[in-house]
Amino acid sequence: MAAKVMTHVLAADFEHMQNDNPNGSPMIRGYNIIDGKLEVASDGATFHSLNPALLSDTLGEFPLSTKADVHSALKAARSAFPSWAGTPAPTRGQIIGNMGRLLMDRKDALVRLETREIGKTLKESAGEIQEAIDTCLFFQSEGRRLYGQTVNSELPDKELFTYRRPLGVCGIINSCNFPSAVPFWKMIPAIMCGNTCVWKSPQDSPLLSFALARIMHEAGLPDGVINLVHGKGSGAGQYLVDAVDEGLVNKISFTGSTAVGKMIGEICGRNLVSCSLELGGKNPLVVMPSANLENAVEGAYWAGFGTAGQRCTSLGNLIVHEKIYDDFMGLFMEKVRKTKIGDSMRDGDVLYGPMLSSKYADEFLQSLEICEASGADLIFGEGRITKDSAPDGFVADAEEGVYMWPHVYTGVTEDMECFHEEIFGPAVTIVKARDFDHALHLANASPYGLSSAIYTNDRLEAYRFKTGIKAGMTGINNSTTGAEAHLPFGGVKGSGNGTRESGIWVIESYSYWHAVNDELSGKLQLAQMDVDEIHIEEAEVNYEALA
Ligand code: UN1
Repeated sequence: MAAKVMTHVLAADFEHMQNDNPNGSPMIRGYNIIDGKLEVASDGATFHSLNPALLSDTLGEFPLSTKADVHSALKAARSAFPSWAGTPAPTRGQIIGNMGRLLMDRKDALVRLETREIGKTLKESAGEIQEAIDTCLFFQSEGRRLYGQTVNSELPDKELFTYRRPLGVCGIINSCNFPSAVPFWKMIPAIMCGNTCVWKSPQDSPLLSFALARIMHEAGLPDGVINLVHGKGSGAGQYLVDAVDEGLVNKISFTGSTAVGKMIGEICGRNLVSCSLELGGKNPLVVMPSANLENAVEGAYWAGFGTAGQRCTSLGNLIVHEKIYDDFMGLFMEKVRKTKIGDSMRDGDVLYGPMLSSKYADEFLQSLEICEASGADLIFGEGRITKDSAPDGFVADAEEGVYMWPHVYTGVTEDMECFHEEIFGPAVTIVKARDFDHALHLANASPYGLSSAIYTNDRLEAYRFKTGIKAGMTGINNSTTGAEAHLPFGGVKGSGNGTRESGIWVIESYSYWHAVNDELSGKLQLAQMDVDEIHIEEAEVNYEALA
C-alpha cells in the first residue's frame, strides 16, 4: 500500500505538536521524504525521539517505516536516477555548494538541535556540523573535477577514454553518534557522482536527519534524489538491505557495528553489489618514555572520554610503557577524577554529556560486565550516574538523563576478552608494555584496525609505529580521534572492508570506471594482433672490446 502523500518537502513549515516539554522546546511532527513529499508510514505507526539529557523532553514523532515505505523510497530513487545522472557534474556540485552555504546560515540552530537530540556537547556538535559544511564545500569543486582520462591506443587512428559513471541507487545507513558529518560523508560524494539515495536515518536522531534532508532540498536538490525513511535498524534498515537481494539497490554504505557490517557484506557479496563498511574499533594509543607526558595525558584523556567515548575512533586500549607507567597514571587519573559531566545546553563547560540514548546506555553497561568478567581491575567508575553515586565533577540532575561515570580498568592483558571487545562509551582499558616491540605487538593484537596513536619523541619509534601498525589511521603525538574532512577515513581488519570515506578517495566507492574506445580508422583493427611488431636490430659494435 502506498504511503499517504502529505505535502511537498519545501511547502510546509515544521509542524509543531502539542506538548508540555519541560524546556519549552517544540515537539515536531516528522515525516519520511519520498520523491520530495512528506509522508507518514503506510500503516501509520510512529516512534519518538527523546533528549538523552532530559528524557521527559520529546523532540518529535516520526514514521516507523514499513517495507512498503522503503520500497516507495527505492522506486523514487530509481526514477530520479537517469535525469540526475544526466545533470552536468558541475551543476550537481553547485547544488552541493548551496547545501554547505545553507548549513552555515543555520549552523547555530542545527548545533543546538544536535545537542538536544543526542547529548553531544555544543562545541562538539558545532565541530560536527562544520565537518558536514567542509564536506559540501570540498565536493562542490569536485563536481568540476570528475575527471576521466584520454589514453593512447596501441593502434593508429583509434582513441581510448575513461569515464566515471554513477552506480545507481545507494542505500545509506549511518549511526546516531555522528548524525550530520557521517551521512554527509556518504551522500555528498554519492550525489556528486550522479547516484540517487535512500537514507535510513538513525533511530536516535530522526529530527536532525529530517532537518538536514529538508535543507538539502532547499539547496535545489531535485525530488527523488535523496529519499529519507525513518525507523529502526531491524525494521527500515533491514528492509533496505534486504532490497539488495531483490535487485533494487546498487550500493550500500553503512557505518555501525562489525556484526551488522558483516551481515550487510554477505548480502551485498552474494549479489555482487558494492558496499562501503565503516565498522567498530578498539583503537590503541601507545605512550613511550620519550613522550611529553602532559601532552600524552591530554590526548589519551580526550580520546577516551570526549564524546563520552562514543566515537568509532575513541580510545580503546591505552598502552603505557612500564618505565613511565606510574607517572603517567598519576597525571591521567588526576584529570579523570575531575571530569565535568552534564547537559551542555545548560552548562557549556562539560567534557561530556549523556549517552546518545537509553539504548546506548544499556549496551554500555553490558560491555562493562565484560571487563568485570575478564578480571580487569576497575580503579575508577561506578556505572550509571545516579543521585547516590556521582563523580565530583557531575553537574546535572542524574534522574533527568542517562549519564555514565568515566571508567578506568588497569591490569588488562592480551588474553582478556575486554582487550579485544569494543566498549562504546566512557571506559578505557590500560595495558602495560615492556618495550616498543611489545607495545606495537599489543597495538596490533585486537581484531580491529580503525584508528591508532603513539606519543613519542623518538623519530625512529614513530616511523616504526607508522610502518608497523595495521590501521586505517594513525596519530603521531595526537589522539586517536579527529579525522579531517578531506583525508581518507576508514579501517582494516574488523573495522571495515577497505573502502574509505572522505576526500577524493571516496569517489572510488560511488562510481565505476567506464573504458571507451573510439575506432576512427573505418576498419576492424584487432588489439594485440594487428599491432606493428618492432624488432630489435643488433648493432655491429663489439662492446667487449670497448671495456
Ligand atoms: C565516527 O565515529 O563514526 O575522526 C566518525 C573523528 C570524527 C569522525 C568520527 N571526525 O573522530
